[in-house]
Amino acid sequence: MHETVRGWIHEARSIAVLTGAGMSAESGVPTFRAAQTGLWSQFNPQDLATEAAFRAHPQRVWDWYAHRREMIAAVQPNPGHKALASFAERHPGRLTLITHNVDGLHQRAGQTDALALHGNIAEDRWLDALRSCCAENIEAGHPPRCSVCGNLRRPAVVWFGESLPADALEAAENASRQCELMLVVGTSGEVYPAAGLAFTAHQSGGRVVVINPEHTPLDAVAELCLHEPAAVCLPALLA
Ligand code: BV8
Repeated sequence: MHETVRGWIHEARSIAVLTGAGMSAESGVPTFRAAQTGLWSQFNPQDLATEAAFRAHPQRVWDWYAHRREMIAAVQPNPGHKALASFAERHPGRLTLITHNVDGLHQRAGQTDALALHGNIAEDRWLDALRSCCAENIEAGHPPRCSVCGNLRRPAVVWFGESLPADALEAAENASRQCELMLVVGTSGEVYPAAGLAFTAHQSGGRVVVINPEHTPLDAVAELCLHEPAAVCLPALLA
């Protein structure tokens, strides 16, 4: 099956790659749906990753992100991240990387123009964006806040119920419509509108290949499913 997909990659002038949390599994970052451990095992990530949860329990949500940031800071991009970045560098303009992931590992592997649909966990922004709070007034805390008006800092990620960054989503939709081949890697295909991009590629005539040890709803539009880990499969396909 690798040879078939290698042939499709070789022929394709435009390739879109849609990655999810499984892409970072072999770096040691637990996937979103894997059971949370320790203190966090009592919470469902989907309930914590919302503005309502943050406004109701700012310290709990802030500390959950601090815990995840510590985990992510301690890991490295894996051979799958590196294979994608290296291919994109060797073939400028042929591969568009679209990711659900907020861990920044694609970017750390050298993928310069990754479309990070859900933001970046390493960055913060003001909770009430309309206020003109200044960075020098940030007072340390869990979460930090503005010493003048009390506005809170929040992780610069897209929470459930929040819109995705319009420019990144539009670029991702265009790439999904135009691609001849889409590799869908390490996503359960449950989070929208990101997961819908696989259907967009299929409906626009693109070939879809799913790379995931498990079955997902996206298999329905896949011409081939490679039930392998991303860090093993991608280097074999892209080298
Ligand atoms: C929005 C940042 C609307 C935060 C995240 C239909 C259309 C539009 C919206 C919806 C819709 N239906 C429902 C919705 C609402 C909702 C949604 O999708 N809910 C789902 C749960 C039903 N969507 C939203 O709220 C989105 N916003 O729609 O706004 C709107 C419109 C107008 C005005 C206002 C609002 C926003 C969604 C973004 C949420 N934020 N992340 C944070 O991280 O803290 S999403 C979060 O979950 C992660 O970032 C990740 O993206 C996602 C988890 O999904 P996966 O990446 O797939 O990871 P998962 O763990 O699920 O699966 C891992 C897979 O890897 C598995 O399949 C596993 O088998 C595989 N795997 C494991 N190991 C490996 C592997 N694969 C390969 N190799 C391995 N080694």
